[in-house]
Amino acid sequence: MPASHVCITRDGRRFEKPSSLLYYQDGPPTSVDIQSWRLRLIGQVPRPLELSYPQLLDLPPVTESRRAVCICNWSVRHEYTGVRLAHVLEMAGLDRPRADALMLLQTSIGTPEKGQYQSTVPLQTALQRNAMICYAIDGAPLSLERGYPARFIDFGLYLYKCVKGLSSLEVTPEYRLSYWEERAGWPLDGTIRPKRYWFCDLKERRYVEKEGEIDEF
Ligand SMILES: Nc1nc2c(c(=O)[nH]1)N[C@H]1C(S)=C(S)[C@@H](COP(=O)(O)O)O[C@H]1N2
Ligand SMILES: [Mo]
Repeated sequence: MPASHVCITRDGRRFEKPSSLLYYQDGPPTSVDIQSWRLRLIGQVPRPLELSYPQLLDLPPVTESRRAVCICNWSVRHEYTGVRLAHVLEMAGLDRPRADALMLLQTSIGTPEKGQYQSTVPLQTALQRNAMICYAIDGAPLSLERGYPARFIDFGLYLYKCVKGLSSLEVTPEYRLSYWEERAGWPLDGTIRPKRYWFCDLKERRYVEKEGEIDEF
């Protein structure tokens, strides 16, 4: 298993980040049949949705430079392209006051050997923080290791709360513990904490004083 992964930014800077395989509990699927793959938005929504990959790519895109953080104290800034969570919820007919009281259960495609990975996050904070369903990083489609075809990211939460290789998003009233929360005791509320982090892209350690999304550098 490679310990790190070389990234090249759109402006040609190179840096290394920890390998995704170190943190892929279910394992990246060996392949994804993109013709039959669907992102399903189900549960407590008026109009459940099934989006094919071309349909997902056809929705109004957003591209944003934002910072993601692993609970193992490293962080990386990338340019993430995807669709706003708010947009797909709106398509499914879920209005904001109702959404604010509900949760989002994300489930991965997974592998036959290791099963699926899940995480539940509150919709209210995810929407406040402009969470996205991301399908490209630094202008390139996601690799299998990084979550192809699509991954959910709430940038105010540690990445263990954000599922790669998505198969479904379920709107539910239930705030439920998942794999790492149960096994390792990681908090159910995975809000990023003030702490010293290793910033892969900056190649330095820095102390972060504010809780939630890191936006000061
Ligand atoms: N399906 C799935 N998604 C997942 C995980 C996982 O094990 N399975 N691990 C999470 C954790 S702990 C991290 S740090 C990030 C790693 O994302 P990266 O590939 O962009 O580094 O994926 C997150 N999403
Ligand atoms: Mo992580």
